[in-house]
Amino acid sequence: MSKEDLIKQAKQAVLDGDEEAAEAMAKKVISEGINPVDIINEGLTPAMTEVGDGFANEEISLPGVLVAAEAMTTAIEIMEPHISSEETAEKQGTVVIGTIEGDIHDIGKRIVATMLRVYGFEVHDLGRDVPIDVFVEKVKEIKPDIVGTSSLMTTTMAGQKMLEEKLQAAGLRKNVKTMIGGAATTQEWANKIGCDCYAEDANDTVLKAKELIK
Ligand code: B12
Repeated sequence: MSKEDLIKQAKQAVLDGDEEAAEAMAKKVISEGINPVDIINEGLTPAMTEVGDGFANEEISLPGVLVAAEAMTTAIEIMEPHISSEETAEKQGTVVIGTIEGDIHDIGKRIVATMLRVYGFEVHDLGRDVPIDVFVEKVKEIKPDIVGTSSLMTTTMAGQKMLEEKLQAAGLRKNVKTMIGGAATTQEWANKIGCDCYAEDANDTVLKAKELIK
């Protein structure tokens, strides 16, 4: 089966919220030796964006979003262990990443974490709905080069500002770069809260993370 066919199947599985189809597609990607990153970038992610737009336009219900998200997560979980590091990737820096407190969206953050690993970063993924103090403690403990937070909701963005303040208060901010992402965030928001960097998607994150640790 060609890569194009599998990209189509990946899109359809997410749009239909069909977990079984997503699983079959992901297994096929592995057995055919196709690069899972292409399937994520060209199939799963655009389909999830379409679902998000449908939800915003009230064409798709919340349960519809949920099954789409489950199909996407299933496919990513199967493919993730088969995403190989770039042969040439030199060891880059260390990144602590997580979705901010109050926010359970983790699909995008997970893709970002995977891509950073592929390009040589050591990534500590704290998961989702992560309390601000847990980020601060982790920064204290492992002294990463970058701490990245994801926020998909306008109600949770404030946590990113709080993290800046708490890192500052703990005397940790000068030794760590901060990065934000997720649908609720923008470059303006990063500027406003004094965050070092905003990235739009996983590729942008890798490029900017490399810049940040230079
Ligand atoms: C899937 C989804 C869900 C799934 C989440 C499943 C999961 N495990 O993540 C479910 C169904 C559970 C869900 C629940 C809810 N959702 Co929802 N959800 C979405 C949806 C449709 C897609 C998000 C997604 O996965 N996109 C695909 C990924 C690949 O993209 P991404 O997350 O943006 O990530 C990319 C970039 O942003 C960036 N990035 C992401 N993180 C990071 C981090 C760093 C450090 C960097 C540098 C970059 C980066 O790189 C990623 C890869 O390219 C969005 C719509 C949207 N436009 O985003 C709504 C959306 C985020 N949800 C929304 C809402 C309101 C909710 C609920 C409150 C609904 C409810 N009434 O219960 C709950 C949230 C409960 C909570 N406390 O968190 C709203 C938020 C509105 C707002 N402005 O605040 C949105 C925008 C929908 C809408 N238009 O109203 N949701």
